[in-house]
Amino acid sequence: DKTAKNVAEYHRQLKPGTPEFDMKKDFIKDEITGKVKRYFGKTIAKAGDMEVYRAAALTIRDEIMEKWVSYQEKCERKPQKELYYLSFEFLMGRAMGNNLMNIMETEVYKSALKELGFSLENIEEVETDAGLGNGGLGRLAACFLDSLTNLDLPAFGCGIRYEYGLFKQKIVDGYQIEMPDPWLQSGNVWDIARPEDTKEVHFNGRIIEKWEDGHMKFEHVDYNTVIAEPYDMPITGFDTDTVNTLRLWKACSPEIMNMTEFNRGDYAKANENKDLAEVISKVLYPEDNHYEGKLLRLKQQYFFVSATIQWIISKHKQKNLSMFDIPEYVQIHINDTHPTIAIPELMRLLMDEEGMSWDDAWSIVGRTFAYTNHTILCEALEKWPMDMVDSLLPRLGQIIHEIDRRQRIALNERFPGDTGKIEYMAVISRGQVSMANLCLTACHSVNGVAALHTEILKKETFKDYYSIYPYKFKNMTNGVTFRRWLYKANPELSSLICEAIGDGWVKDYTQLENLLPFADDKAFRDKFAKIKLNNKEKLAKYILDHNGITVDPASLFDVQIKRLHEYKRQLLKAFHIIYRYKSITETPENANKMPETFIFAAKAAPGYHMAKLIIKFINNIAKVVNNDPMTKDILKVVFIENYSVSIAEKIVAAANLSEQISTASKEASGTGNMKLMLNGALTIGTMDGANVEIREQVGDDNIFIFGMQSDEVLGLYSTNRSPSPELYATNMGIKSIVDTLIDGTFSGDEHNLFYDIYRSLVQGNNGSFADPYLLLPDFESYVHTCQQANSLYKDNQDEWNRKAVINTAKAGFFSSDRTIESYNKEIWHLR
Ligand code: B1H
Repeated sequence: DKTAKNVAEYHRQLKPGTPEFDMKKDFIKDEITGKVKRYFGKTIAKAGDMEVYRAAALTIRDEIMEKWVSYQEKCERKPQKELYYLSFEFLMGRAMGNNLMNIMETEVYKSALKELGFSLENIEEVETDAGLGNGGLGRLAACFLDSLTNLDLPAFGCGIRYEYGLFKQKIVDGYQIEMPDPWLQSGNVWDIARPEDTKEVHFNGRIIEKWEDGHMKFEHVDYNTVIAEPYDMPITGFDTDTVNTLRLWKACSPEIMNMTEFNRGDYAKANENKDLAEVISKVLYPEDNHYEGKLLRLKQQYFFVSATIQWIISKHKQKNLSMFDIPEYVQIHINDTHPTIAIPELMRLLMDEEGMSWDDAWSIVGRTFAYTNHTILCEALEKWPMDMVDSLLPRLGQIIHEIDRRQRIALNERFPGDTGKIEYMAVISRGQVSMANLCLTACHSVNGVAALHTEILKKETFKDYYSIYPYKFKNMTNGVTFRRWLYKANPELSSLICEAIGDGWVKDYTQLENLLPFADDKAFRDKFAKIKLNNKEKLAKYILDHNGITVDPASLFDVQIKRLHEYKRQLLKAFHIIYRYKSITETPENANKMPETFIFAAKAAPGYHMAKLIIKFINNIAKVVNNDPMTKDILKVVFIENYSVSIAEKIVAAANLSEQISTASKEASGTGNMKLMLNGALTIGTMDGANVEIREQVGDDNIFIFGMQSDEVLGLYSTNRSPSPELYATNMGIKSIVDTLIDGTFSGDEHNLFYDIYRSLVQGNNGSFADPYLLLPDFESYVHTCQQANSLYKDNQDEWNRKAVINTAKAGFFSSDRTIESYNKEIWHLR
């Protein structure tokens, strides 16, 4: 498309000093000044950062709107297959800087704002993160939208417009305190209401069956209605005119308030129903990797799924296409099992509203849906009580029972008499519906998120389903967008890379490997290291401002940034810090005195007792270690509060060592590992998740691997005997570290503060497997490997830098563009 190309070239030409640049700059200044006056009633001289942020964001939005509208018209003119990515979470972070980068106008906005007396950097800091996700799963969805757009694939993200995102975390006296995240309070510039696409969603009630024209009709009566109102957010891609859409649904009540109650003077009662409807999109459930069978959560699931599927069907109809063509024009991807209810919902709409037979509807559903599994942790596998489904969603209940009945017949033919296996594989068993089994039965594709994870799905978790549908199983190793996680988060490193190999890598990940020869170029390594040091200085300033702790930018920055979860083993890192602390204070003459800054950032689910206790433990260690005269100039422990996308962007650029130390088999993939590697951090990690593939890319010499392997771990569990109580009893080194949990070293006079952690490690809780995440068996190998990393950093920084460059150069495989290319090639077949 010629005009599109010209627009892109025009953007590319906006170089400081050119007349086009100055023209654009003056235009931007006028727009911002005008908007500040029109919307806030102020002159620019009196405006604050918030007002200027809003005016600048609206100016950028105006530019994006042009492209968005043309792209939508183009799609309408020529219908083609589109992707609908259904996800409970979209962890988008900030939009302004990202959009500026994508339309290639960062520089011109920077100068315009400067001339108005503002700094772009400060203005960007005013924006609140869109924190509509818990962790990796939600951030993956955000990276996928970026890559889909970068690759010009037509796609919609579909989810819930939570009024409150993931809670804000404060650390008070070492404890996590949760505060609400009212991210919409100051008004969201980036989304547009689409009231014309409002849908009704029906809950509860009952189904009346009756014969009409020789067919059984199912009529839903006495239901409660909730209104779903869509808000659309434009998703820009780097240097492209494609603008995709993130559609988030807000729940509203059909009635403003109950006037009978109101007139009677009962104002609370008058609003009851309204509140009951609107609570559905109130807040994101804050549990990562954990399933809780709450009725409100099921309501959230059906709410956004039903609205989305209705919308998909009405769009399809507008294109004058036959319902039988749905799979040729629509692919629906379900991000983990959370939106699985979309499967029976599409069945319902095709049969009850479109008059299709079961077999026709089932065939369409089977060719339309694909499913990604993100975890094998049992506590995360979704199973809903069937009576809850039957009463909240009576028609869907009937359909799920029928899917189960038919699948059981098929399973009986395949495994005659093997009732154990059939129960395990059934859609409904023991009064519960297994969302995973429903996906495995209905979808045309099932994928894991890293090679090891997919192997575990095939050999363990879903082995029976793999035996009957081997062709459905695929591996799609996760990735991250290089635009946000390198180009934007690390501008200095990006410029250096562009100087060396050009800027093609920003859109084409395969070019990043051209950097590899520069690992052997001393001058390049030095520049690379200087940039890392600058980034560490910036982070050191952030830490000083926010934690009041002075850290040495020359020390090794060792970071573990991710959700707090026992399987991710932040406690193992804490034990290593204690090990170093004890050796420096107890045997100073032969202790390793390499200066090291240990940086943690992590949120714990509010109801996760152990995780919250581990946060307190780390903060107590920090207090002791940072203030002990023997260690305070060697070891610094920093817990950065309120981990979020925007804070991650500040940390990744400054990391030397990336901690990826989950118990092997537990972390499906991990994506923080990729962001850190991309920014030239070396990984210390277990053979888990995508670490296995990082090692494959960089080779054994450029990564620090330790600990038990996944099959050893699974083998150990199957013996049902934990090695940890004995290790604790017989290994004095390990015992002395574990005992700091109960001997007051880090708890002052609160003697029993950490007893629960101690008990779970050496005794297990109520006879359960002690130390279920196997910290003690991996401890010595971990300490040993940490020491190798320390020695290398201490004795041969130049060699460290060489490995760092290799890590960046070999990160190409972990671009979400590569991931999306393979989803498209193997699953969706768009375009
Ligand atoms: C991942 C979740 C998750 N896996 C349930 N599963 C949730 C499960 O609110 N819930 O109920 C929320 C989140 N999140 C993560 O997905 C994996 O742990 C990571 O290893 C993986 O990298 C990421 C993306 O695939």
